[in-house]
Amino acid sequence: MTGVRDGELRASASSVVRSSYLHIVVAGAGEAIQNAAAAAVLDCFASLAMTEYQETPFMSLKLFELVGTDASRPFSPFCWRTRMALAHKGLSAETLPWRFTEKSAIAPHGSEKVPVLLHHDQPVVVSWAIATYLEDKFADRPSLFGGEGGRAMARMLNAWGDIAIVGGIFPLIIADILKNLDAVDAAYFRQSREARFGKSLEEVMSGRDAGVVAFRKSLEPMRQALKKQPFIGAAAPNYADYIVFGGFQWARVTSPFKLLEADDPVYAWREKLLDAFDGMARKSPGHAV
Ligand SMILES: N[C@@H](CCC(=O)N[C@@H](CS)C(=O)NCC(=O)O)C(=O)O
Repeated sequence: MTGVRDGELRASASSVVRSSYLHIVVAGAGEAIQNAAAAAVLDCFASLAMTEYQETPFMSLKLFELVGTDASRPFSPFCWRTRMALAHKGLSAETLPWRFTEKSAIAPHGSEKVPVLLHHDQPVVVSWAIATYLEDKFADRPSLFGGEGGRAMARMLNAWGDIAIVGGIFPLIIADILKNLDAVDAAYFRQSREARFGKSLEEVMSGRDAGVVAFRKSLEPMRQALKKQPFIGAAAPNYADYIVFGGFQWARVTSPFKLLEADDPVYAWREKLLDAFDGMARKSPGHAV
């Protein structure tokens, strides 16, 4: 636990004591006993904290995340946006591994797609809506947007991330994604995506050696910014970075294909995000790209 978090915890422990039955018992006993009671509550919280990002037992967050044959290998670009956003806020969520054909598991939460976040069992769906929900609900924690201007610009980047990053990467890795899926999901993925592209997944991916050159070129606006500042969000990453990073992490998890050259500033930026939050994304299984 960091000092700040420890301080926050101590403050909330004190407030629990002040407002509880325990307070009635110890009220007449003086400040030393009240402090001891607060420390006992704090110890109780601390023993429940399982990781750096684990929070108090009052919090209940669950995240449906897309996986394939390996349940410990989440790969959706949109779920990765949410994973990074949760870590940025210092929140942990229980992972609920979800596969393409398990529609009935998320249908009751009003969605056919993931991510689906449950907060105290209330669903929040679509990665952008989840980010804004976390920003507003946990407003006292590190900001995902850095104010309303940042939120507005991130909205545009969200669309750029969907179209230029996810859309740009998809034809480069599409047939590799299949190798991560079991037979039922692979059949669903092939049928639904071949209908979307109007050709076989292998045909879509056959032009990837030329396609990756065009993709790298499309990153030039981001590359120019990264020559002047370490992150899209400025000195430290924020949700704008996570939007774009989600796409790269999706590719890293599902495909050995090298999207970036090692001397590209975008490559160096991706390395830093792989290392963020104690290497959370790098520790997640993936290919050495
Ligand atoms: N705009 C949505 C997109 C979510 C999305 O497309 N999720 C994919 C996984 S990467 C999904 O659940 N697809 C289900 C399917 O294709 O049936 C968001 O940002 O959350």
